[in-house]
Amino acid sequence: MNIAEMYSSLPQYRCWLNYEQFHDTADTSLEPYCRTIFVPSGFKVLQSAAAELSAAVKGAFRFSPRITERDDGACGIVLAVDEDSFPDGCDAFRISRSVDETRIYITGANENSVLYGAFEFIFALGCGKSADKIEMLSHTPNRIRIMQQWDNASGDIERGYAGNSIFYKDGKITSDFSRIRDYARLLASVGINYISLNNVNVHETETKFITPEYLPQIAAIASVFSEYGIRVMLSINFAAPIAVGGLSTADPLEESVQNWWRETADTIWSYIPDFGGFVVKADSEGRPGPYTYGRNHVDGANMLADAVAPHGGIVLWRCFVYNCRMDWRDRTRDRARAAYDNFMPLDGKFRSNVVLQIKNGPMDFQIREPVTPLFGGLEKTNQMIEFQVTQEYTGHQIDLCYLVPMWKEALDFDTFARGKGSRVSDIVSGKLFGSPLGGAAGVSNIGDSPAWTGNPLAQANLFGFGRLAWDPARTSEEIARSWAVLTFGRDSKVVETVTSMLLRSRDVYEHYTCPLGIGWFVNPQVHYGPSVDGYEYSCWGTYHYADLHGIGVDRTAATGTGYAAQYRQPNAEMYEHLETCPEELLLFFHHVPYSYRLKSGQTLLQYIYDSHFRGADEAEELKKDWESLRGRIDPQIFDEVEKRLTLQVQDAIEWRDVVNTYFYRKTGIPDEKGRKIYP
Ligand code: GCV
Repeated sequence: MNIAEMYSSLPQYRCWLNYEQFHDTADTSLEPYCRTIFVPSGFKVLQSAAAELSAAVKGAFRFSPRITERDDGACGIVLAVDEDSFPDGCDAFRISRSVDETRIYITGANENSVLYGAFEFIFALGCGKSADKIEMLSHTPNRIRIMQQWDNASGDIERGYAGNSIFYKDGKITSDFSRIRDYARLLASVGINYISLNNVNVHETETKFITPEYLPQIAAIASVFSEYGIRVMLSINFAAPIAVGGLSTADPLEESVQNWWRETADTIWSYIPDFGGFVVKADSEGRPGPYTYGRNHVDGANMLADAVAPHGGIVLWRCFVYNCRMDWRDRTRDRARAAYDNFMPLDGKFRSNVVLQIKNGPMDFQIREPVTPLFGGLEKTNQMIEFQVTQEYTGHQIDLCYLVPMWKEALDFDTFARGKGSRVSDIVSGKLFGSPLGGAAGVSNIGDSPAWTGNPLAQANLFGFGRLAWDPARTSEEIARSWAVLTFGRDSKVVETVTSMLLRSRDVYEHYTCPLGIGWFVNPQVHYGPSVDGYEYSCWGTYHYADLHGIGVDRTAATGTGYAAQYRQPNAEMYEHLETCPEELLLFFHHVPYSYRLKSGQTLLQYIYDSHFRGADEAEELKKDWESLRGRIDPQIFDEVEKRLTLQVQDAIEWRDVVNTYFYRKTGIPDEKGRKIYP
C-alpha cells in the first residue's frame, strides 16, 4: 500500500480537497452539469482538471461523470483553452454559463489556467454555490507563485514542524510518488505554478541533484508536478563547479565556470524539459557566493541566468544577505540595513530572467517587522516577495498563528515609489515598474505528518499563501472562511468559530511574545519559547538593547543607524519620529524609555505587562473556543488541535512570566494592576 492509500481516508490528509463532505454542501442546481465533462484529449493538465472535477463530483453527488472529448450536445461542463480571450499573457480563467443554461464553460488562457478554473468550480461546489452564481472571471497579476521546500536529502526539513520530508529519506529520493501527487494537487488547487525541491542551504548530497546521478529521480518527481502545471526548480550550491564539477574555482567571471553551468543547464533540461531554473542563497549565513572571488551578486546571478536562458529558465536570487558575524558592542551597525545596502547599488544590472527574492521584512520573518525598504527602492529589477509559511518564529505549528493578515499588510504597504498608492503587491507583480517577472515565494510548512502541516489548522496558511499569491486583493477573512468551509463543511458554528480563531491568532501570538516590533525574544537556534536575552550578546545582529531605562533600537537617521532613511518619503519621516511611528513598530525604530506614554495613556512598561497578561488569557480563550466544537469535528483533527492548544496555553504562560519578570527585574517597577509578576 502506498502512503496516499494509507492516509486517503483521513479528513486531515485530504485538507481542503475533502470531497467526501461535499455531499452535504453541494447545491443540487449544479448536478445536471456534473453528469458530463467535455475535455479535449492529449493535454495532460486538462486531463488532471477533468480527473479532479470527476472526484469532486463523485463526492458531491455520488456518481462519476462521463468524461468525453466528443461534443454530443449533452448538458455538461466544458473545459477548454481559449488564448484569445485572455490577451495579457497572465494566468486567467473564466467560468460561465451558456445562454440556454445547458453548459458551464471553464475556459483559461492556457492549460494551467483551466485547471485553476476547475478547482475554483470545485471550491464553489464545496461552498454550496448555486448554478446561477457560478460565473466568474479571475486572473492573477503574479507570474511566479512558488512553494519552496527547505527539505534536505537526509529527510530532515530545516525549520520544519510537521515531520520529515515527503521527498527524501536517509540521503535517498523517495520512490513512492503517491503523496507527492497529492501535494501537487493541493498546490495546484490554490494556483501554485513552481516548486523548488530542496533547501536553500544546499548540502553535499543535494549539490549533486543537478548531475546525472540524481536527475532521473528528480525528473520523475518533476513529471508528477508537471501533470498539475507546476514546474520544478532546484536550489543550487554556488560552489558546485568545485564540489561536483572538479574545477578549481566557482568564479562567475571565469569562462570554465560559465561553460560548466551552461553544460549543466543543458543536461538538466535534457532530463526535465519543463524545468524552471535555480533558487540561490549566496554569500549568506556561510553559503558560498560571488564575494569569495571579489565579484558581486550581479556577476553571480547573471552568469547563472545566461546558462538557463536558452531553455526559458529563471534564477531566483535571494536578498537575505547580511553580516552574521557582527559585534554586539557596536551599536552603529544594523542588520536591518543589509538587504538594501547590498542590493540597491545593483538596481538595473540584472538580466531579465533574474528575479530578486526578498523577504517581507528587513530582519527575518519575525511576528512583526516593517516591510523591507528594498520594495520601493529597486525600480529596474524583477522582484518577488518571500513569506515564511512554516512557523519558525511564529509558534512552530504548535501555537495557532494564521499568517495571512501579516502577509496582507506587507502586500498592501504603500511604498510611495510612484506617489501614493504604490503598493508592494503592484511592485512584485511587475505592474508598478513594468517588470516582466515577479510574484511570491512561500517557504513550505508541510512534512510527512498525516495532516501535512502537523497542526491541522496550519493548513490554513498553506491554502492562504496560494490564494493570496494568486489574488493579493483577497481579504484575510474571505480566505479564512472559505478554508474553514472547505475543510470542515457548512456547520456554521464550526465555520464561525474557526474563522474567528484564525483571525485573532496573529495578534494573540504577538501579545504574549515580542512587543511592538522588537522581535528575537526566542530561545536561540530552536526559535521557540521565551529567552529575552537569548540573542542579545550574539553575532547575529538581533538586539533589543534593554537597560534599566528603556528598550528598542534607534534606527533613526538623526541619532541611530539610519535605517529609517532607507524608505521613501513620507514613510522615512513617519518612522523617523517617535510621535508618528506606528506604535506596533515603535521598538523596531526607536529606543524608548519605559515611562513613555503610548496613545492609550499606558506607559511602555505597563503596555508590556498588559499585553503579556492579555496574550496568555487570549490563548486560553482560543482553547475554549476550540473545546466548544467538540463532537462537531472529525475526532482526529479535534485531538490534534486540542493537544497543541493545550501546549500553546502553557507556552503563553511561560512567555508571559519570563517577559514580565525580565522587565520587572530591569526596572523594579511593579504592575499597576497588582497582578502576579515573579520577582
Ligand atoms: C534556510 C533563517 C533561518 C534559517 C534559514 C534562513 C534563510 O535564518 O533560521 O534556518 O535557512 O533564515 O532564510 O536562508
